[in-house]
Amino acid sequence: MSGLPSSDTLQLVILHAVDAAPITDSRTLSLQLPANVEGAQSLGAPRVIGSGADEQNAVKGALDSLVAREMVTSEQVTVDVHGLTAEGNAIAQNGSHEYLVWSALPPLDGTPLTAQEIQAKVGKDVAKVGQGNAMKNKWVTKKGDGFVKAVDTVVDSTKEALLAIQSTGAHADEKLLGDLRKRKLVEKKKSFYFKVAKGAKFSTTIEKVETDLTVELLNSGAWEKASFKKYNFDAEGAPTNGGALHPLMKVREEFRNIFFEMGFTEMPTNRFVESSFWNFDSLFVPQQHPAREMQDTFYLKDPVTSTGFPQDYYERVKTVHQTGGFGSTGYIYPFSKEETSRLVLRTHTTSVSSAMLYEIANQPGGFKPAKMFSIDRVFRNESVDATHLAEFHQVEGVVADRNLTLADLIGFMEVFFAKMGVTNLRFKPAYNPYTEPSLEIFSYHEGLKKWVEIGNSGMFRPEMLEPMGLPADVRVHGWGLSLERPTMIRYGISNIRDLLGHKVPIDMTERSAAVRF
Ligand code: FB9
Repeated sequence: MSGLPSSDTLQLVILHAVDAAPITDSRTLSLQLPANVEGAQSLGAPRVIGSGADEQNAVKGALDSLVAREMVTSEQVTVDVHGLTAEGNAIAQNGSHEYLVWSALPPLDGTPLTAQEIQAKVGKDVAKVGQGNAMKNKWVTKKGDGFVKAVDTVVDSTKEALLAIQSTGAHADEKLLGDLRKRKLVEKKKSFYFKVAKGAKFSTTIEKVETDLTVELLNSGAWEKASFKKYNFDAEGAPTNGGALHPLMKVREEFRNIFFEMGFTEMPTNRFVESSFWNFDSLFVPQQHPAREMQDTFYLKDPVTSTGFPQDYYERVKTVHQTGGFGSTGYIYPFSKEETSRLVLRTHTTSVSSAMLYEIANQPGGFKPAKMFSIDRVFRNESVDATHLAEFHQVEGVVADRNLTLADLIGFMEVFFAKMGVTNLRFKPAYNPYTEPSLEIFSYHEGLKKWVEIGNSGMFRPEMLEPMGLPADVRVHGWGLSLERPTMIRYGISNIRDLLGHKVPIDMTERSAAVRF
């Protein structure tokens, strides 16, 4: 931008130029002003402003305010121009590869130069391209096992053409331009300039306009004669781009509102790392269960283990796994303390539900009915595909009370999903190690014209609940779904990478619509 006049001075330059004749191409605008005009000195020797983007942007800025005052009218013209690439610049400076090879060779009757000698003289890249072109142009010829000049003088048309393009940005010979583009010596780019003519309120002097009705103008009465800058009601307001909730967080808020209005309390889910005890064993998931395989669960390398669980409760969990109880046979296998102590990235928030149910069972005054929910990240070492990443947000609800039945669970699901606007549910028997019976929940999605699995649920097993110390007649509903699926459906997103991950453009979040279930 160095060397460009101020916008005020550029406005005067344009007005004086238009006063002489309409401007047909602002790229040829001459930066000069009559000596008696303010700013003329700052311009220095007259020179053409040129086609550079910076220069023409400066013209645009000056024109915007002259047009706003109706002093001129302007029209922007966009054209394709050619610019030299770095290699093109080098040739424009030093000559084309073929010219450099030719000039490095001896005359026809001289001692020929071998290809290696040519490379040594002009460099590998220049020799590689130049030799071929010089031969093609019949500038050089083979002699013995080397090369000599075939002609005494040549015209480096490539260099000439590049110099012409450098100064004008164009060349009459489209084919030549095409070749030079192919040789990556020039590149086509967009350029723009302006046509300018006198406007309704044209003048060569710019009357100072007031932009604000100030106290001084009022007190001095000068406001009566002053001319005020017109309000540009089309002006874009200053972008007020504040923070924005990611669509997932918007849907999370909707779920939280549903849970709170149904009297649920939110469980603390700020611990992504859990011991296998809470994530698996307390849920009566056997230690050989495939879900605990490396390919399903992220195990920690450092620290590897922790024994952050009550020892007496541990003994009871160990017993129910090994020999059962509470009417269960158990899994009859040797329960490993080492295995249960292994730290994992939680694979579900049901690990948190388990810890919270244990607290409820052992709170002062004993068990009290509870309704709790969690919505947070869980991690599964699964192969990622269009709808699955190695982590997702699990939405989970548990209801603990005496003598709850499966019908209560089904009824509850109807009420819960209806608040999401999801009705017409179907329940399919399913299996979870920690619930029996278990149900997969389906809903017919009008838009997708198919039954969609919208969640999983079940009655937590006594082998999980009673070792915690929960009274035998206490039953606990549990159900879960993901946050990603309803969010993708609500926003019409089919690939999870368009919702989550580094490829998601930040403004997607800003542009994402509000959600109301
Ligand atoms: O979210 C799921 N589907 C879904 C949910 C809502 C939805 O909204 C539309 C507006 C109507 C659309 C779809 N699913 C659960 C079903 C499937 O997507 C499933 O393929 C993927 N599941 C995840 C696990 O993937 C390995 C979704 C995730 C899931 C599954 C089970 C639970 C939680 C999340 C659970 C549980 C549970 C069970 C019993 C007791 C406690 C917790």
